[in-house]
Amino acid sequence: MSNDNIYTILDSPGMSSGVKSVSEIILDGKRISIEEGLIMYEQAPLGLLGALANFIREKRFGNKTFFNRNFHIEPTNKCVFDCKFCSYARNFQPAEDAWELSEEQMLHIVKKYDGIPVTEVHIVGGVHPKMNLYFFAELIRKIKAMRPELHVKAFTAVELEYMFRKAKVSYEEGLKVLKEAGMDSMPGGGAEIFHEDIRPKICADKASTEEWLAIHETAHRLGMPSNCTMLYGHIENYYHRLHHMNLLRELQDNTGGFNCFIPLKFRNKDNEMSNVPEVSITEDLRCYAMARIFMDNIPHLKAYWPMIGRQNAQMLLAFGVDDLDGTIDDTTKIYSMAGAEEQNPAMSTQDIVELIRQVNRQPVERDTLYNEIRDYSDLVVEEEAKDISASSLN
Ligand code: V47
Ligand code: SF4
Repeated sequence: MSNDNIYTILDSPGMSSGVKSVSEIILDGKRISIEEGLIMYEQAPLGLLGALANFIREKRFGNKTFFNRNFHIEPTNKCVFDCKFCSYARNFQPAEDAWELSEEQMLHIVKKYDGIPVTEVHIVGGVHPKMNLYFFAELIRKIKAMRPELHVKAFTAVELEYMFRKAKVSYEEGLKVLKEAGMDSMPGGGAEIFHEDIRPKICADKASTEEWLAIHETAHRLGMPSNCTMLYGHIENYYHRLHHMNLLRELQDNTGGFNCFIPLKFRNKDNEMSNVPEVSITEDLRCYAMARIFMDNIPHLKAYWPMIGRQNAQMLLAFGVDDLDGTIDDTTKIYSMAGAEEQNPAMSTQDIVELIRQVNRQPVERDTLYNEIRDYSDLVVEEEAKDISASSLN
């Protein structure tokens, strides 16, 4: 959408003067404050938020829509913490659906991808006392020995804070051990909502806001990039979301180490917050559009399709999103256990390319650091690209 069309929306009858003046700031390419963000969140019509977010997205990336070919390893779902929103974790009582993979089982997962052109392994799971810093350093070393070019994106700041505390090492020492073993970057999980009115109510016992931010800051200073997330749509309000995004924006001003921001929609199945209703799709669209508008210094905005659903992810491509994460195998359980509609979160390269093309965007395969690997706009996806589908991996 062009500027002209946005001005037509702004000139429509009844548009508030506050929304008009904040929109001018956005159209000028300037940063908006938390207060200005609140005006937009509360008063701007969805169509305007979408148009502004899309304007920014197209100015940066045109029609390009990124995805990567990756797979997950979830070492365990046993967890020492007790996040109220989590449907995934099991405690240490015997349970039929609890798992704990050995090093050999995890290396076997990597082996299954021999000959398949994946570029990233994403390692994330529950927090287990036996799986300590040195266990994981050894695992990463062995993964790299098997497949040196594979990018290892591993461990949320929550997992790392626990690992480092147990090993009695500083964040810097711990991160250096993992970096030396071959860890390349960190995923963005565990951020949830930073505000002190909310965090103790939903995840009291895990890494605090300050610890989460300090671990990412240390990683960035050591040259290790990361992502960041926000769990939205539960007991937080718009102000809490803006406060959260502002802390991430401030850290990014200092380090420049975040590649991408991922709003994660709260799903309410089988957890201690099942009484909290899930928000509507229009709230999802507002949340993503505001993320694109507010986070002016984090380049990419990702819709993690296994959680938000394929069609919603497709729609979000018109509301600021430029990245759809990956083609993923069917071991990703965190969302299907929480009620996400993607019970089988596996998409082949062919599927994801078609999903993007259907809404007239340009599919571009990227690596973890957003180097472009292949442009699929005109290419017919060959058989070779289909082989990532989960069915071929069982
Ligand atoms: O921190 C847990 C979220 C996160 C629920 O960096 C839930 O590329 C919704 O961060 N409803 C872990 N969300 C996953 C994560 C992630 C995922 C994909 C890509 C990347 C990346 C990071 O999952 C947790 C928490 O915020 N989560 N339970 C739930 N019921
Ligand atoms: Fe454990 Fe992570 Fe679940 Fe919290 S969200 S209980 S840290 S697995």
